[in-house]
Amino acid sequence: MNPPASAGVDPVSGVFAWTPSSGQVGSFTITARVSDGHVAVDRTFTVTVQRRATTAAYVAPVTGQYSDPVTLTAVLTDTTTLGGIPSLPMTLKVGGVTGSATTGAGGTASALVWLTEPAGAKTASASFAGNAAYLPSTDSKAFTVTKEDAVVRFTGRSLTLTTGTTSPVVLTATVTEAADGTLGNALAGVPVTFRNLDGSVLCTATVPSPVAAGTGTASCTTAALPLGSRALVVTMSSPTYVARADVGVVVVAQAAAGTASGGGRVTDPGDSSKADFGFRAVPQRKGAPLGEVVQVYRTGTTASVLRSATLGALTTSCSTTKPRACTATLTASAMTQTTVDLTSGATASVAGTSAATVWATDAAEPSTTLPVPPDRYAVATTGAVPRSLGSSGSQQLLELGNVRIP
Ligand SMILES: [Ca+2]
Ligand SMILES: [Ca+2]
Repeated sequence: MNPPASAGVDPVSGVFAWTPSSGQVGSFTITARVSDGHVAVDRTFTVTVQRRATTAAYVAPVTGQYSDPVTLTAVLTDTTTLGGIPSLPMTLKVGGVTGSATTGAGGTASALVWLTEPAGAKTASASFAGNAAYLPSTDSKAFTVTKEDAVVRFTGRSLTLTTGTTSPVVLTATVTEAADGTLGNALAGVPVTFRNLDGSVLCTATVPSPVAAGTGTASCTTAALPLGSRALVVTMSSPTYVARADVGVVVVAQAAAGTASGGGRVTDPGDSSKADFGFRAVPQRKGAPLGEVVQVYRTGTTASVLRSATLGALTTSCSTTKPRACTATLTASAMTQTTVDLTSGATASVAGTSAATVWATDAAEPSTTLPVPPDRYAVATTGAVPRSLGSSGSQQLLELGNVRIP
């Protein structure tokens, strides 16, 4: 006999037995000799010791957001015994992002990786490269990288004053990615589009580089816009971020004596939604003032834009004490309604009309000598859209924009 280590013949039963160890993978030629003391007979045979088959299984997850961490998990089992194999290295991947892990008790391996590739369909995989005792194995599953959440906010300019009859308007929007603790790095260059409600483009901007703390401000200048008040829709498109549309209002006005104009954003004291507005009223020698009232209300993921160019009365008055504050009350009727689906940016006209009363206060800022509160605004609408934001005596502070009552 020339048995490999641990192989041998049982002296009682005469059975040849061998359980090869992991170091004994390969071919062994074994010769067995039977002898009665006088004559010996040899039999030679070959034993091939193979590596054990393994089964790698990618377990989870199968989706994650761009820029976010995911813990990839897999299990490595012995194909014959179905038992997990501990202490072996595995490679876990999503697309081109790779993590390494060592299997623990039960054969489970997990690796934390960051989804740094743009959103799209990927392949997640788990593989074991094999070793002296075990054959390699691999497994894969479809994996979807979804876009990271972001927020686009119109940030002005709400009121542009001119002495002429047209003016270009500088439009800005801030784009902020989700503050989930893991910022991506693809916000720079993201295009932001400012559109009229009819879909025509006012201007297109991109988020400039570098982007700090996940927030960037995109800005562009429109062609010369006529005097007036208009709502606009701001959207962004990106292979890595997704954001709802935002709605803002811009006003181009002349700050002549007797006029009142304003544009900006306040918070609805009732439901804390953001409400953008714009108005412009120019008194006429005969009849009602010329101008517009635009009011945006938000409900969930829908914005309702009410607009009228049919004004009623405009009254203005100013305080005699300093800082000098002026207030205006303005009514409008025959307001039409356009809804904006903030998820898609799509607009739709809605039947029915509303009437509005607007109250606004120009706090006469900026003042270099006196502390001046921001301008204030309130509105109440009736008819098709009955809703209010504050009242004459309880106007909301502007978070954005300006009221001008010369
Ligand atoms: Ca996220
Ligand atoms: Ca993130």
